[in-house]
Amino acid sequence: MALLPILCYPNPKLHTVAKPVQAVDARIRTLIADMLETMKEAKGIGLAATQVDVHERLIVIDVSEQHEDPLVLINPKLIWASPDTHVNEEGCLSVPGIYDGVLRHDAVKVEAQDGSGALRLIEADGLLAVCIQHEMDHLMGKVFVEYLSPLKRNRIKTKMIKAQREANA
Ligand code: K1U
Ligand code: ZN
Repeated sequence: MALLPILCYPNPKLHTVAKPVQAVDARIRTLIADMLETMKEAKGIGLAATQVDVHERLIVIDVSEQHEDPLVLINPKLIWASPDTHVNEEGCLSVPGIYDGVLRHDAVKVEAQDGSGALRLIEADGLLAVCIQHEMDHLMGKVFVEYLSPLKRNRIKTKMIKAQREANA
């Protein structure tokens, strides 16, 4: 297994729209294992392939306390979203140190293949529903800061560019 570098906002690659995974083969199984390890090491509850510069529709999630209940979503398709919505505090491994409120559906139903390629229906609410919506946005090239005001987004962009410049100095 390997730790993968995570793209940081405002890297334009984060706005790439992912293509469907064509086959759940050895390459995808290795990518899943690497993404799970990368997510765990970064103390995240989710990771989209887009964030590790692979532009295919694959997400890993683990919202369990002990990081012992991984969920793999391949080619996820939103089939239902609750009319009820709430603002939830979100973070993102691609925008380290930034947290803000985003309006999300309270519950969602998603159809996706699992790590063995079998089709599953996932019915989610709470943090899992929020995380699925956040990760599916990544696959569409959308980062959560794009829900914020242009003023906040520009401040975050400036802060991230400065932090990356300092880290590379
Ligand atoms: O996509 C990512 O960058 C992962 C992101 C997922 C996420 C967190 C919170 C709300 C929605 C989606 C993270 O895991 S950021 C890490 C983090 O802030 C966090 C970790 C554990 C619980 C809650 C937040
Ligand atoms: Zn994110």
